[in-house]
Amino acid sequence: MEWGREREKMGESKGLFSGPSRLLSSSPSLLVSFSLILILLMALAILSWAPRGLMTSEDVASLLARLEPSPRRLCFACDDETCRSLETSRWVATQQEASGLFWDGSIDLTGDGLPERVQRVEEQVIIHQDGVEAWRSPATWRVVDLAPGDPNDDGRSELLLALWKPGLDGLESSGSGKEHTLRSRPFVVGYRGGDYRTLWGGSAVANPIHEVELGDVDGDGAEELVVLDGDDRRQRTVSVWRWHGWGFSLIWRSHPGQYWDLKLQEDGSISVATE
Ligand SMILES: [Ca+2]
Ligand SMILES: [Ca+2]
Ligand SMILES: [Ca+2]
Repeated sequence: MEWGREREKMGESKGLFSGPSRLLSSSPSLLVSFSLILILLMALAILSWAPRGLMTSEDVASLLARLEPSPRRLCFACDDETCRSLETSRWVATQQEASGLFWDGSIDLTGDGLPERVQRVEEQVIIHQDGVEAWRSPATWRVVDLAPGDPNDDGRSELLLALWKPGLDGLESSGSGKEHTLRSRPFVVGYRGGDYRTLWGGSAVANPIHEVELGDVDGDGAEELVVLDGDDRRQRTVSVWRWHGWGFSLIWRSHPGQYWDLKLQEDGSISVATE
């Protein structure tokens, strides 16, 4: 009975032994002694390799991933008048996708049904047509992001560029120094009349544009321009703009936050990483 109690104690404390001790309680005494020795030998063997074998490197990585706070993402769903924030969801490491910044893609810019390859190499955009470079953004442009799509709602595809470039706008006079200052602007580049060219050049914006996306966020069939902008890194905003014929008008702007990595989901909702 003493052995039995000891075994019960061991079973309670180690857990591993609970199965064998239940079996032993109904066995003859000789078999009990033999089994107990066998169990003790097994326990010693387990303890001798347990520190190395209990956790694989994958287990450790998985545990660390759960312990380390991963960046959250905010999601916004829009109708034709405004956008609303959806429930905050955790960014799960296994669901990581490519960055919201554009680096490489294909879209038919010429309208012949064959896609052109578009690349952003550092801060320049290069369009390849039939494997040959057909256009490259001017060296004076610093392109920080671009979105392929139909920003001007004319049924043709173009590129919406977020870029920094010098130059005066509208009634600005030379001599102010502004003509040499890099300022953030949205531009639309497309293919018309046999050439790639700037179809629309937006004025300099007060809050620098960091990321852009094009997509139908309200389900009306026309693409909206979604912008991540802000001078202060901790006070960026997400905004939605609609083409009105000669430019974009603001539909909605989020509260400021420490946002980055702007993406559009397949269902048209807007997703952005946040602290
Ligand atoms: Ca084409
Ligand atoms: Ca278009
Ligand atoms: Ca739309």
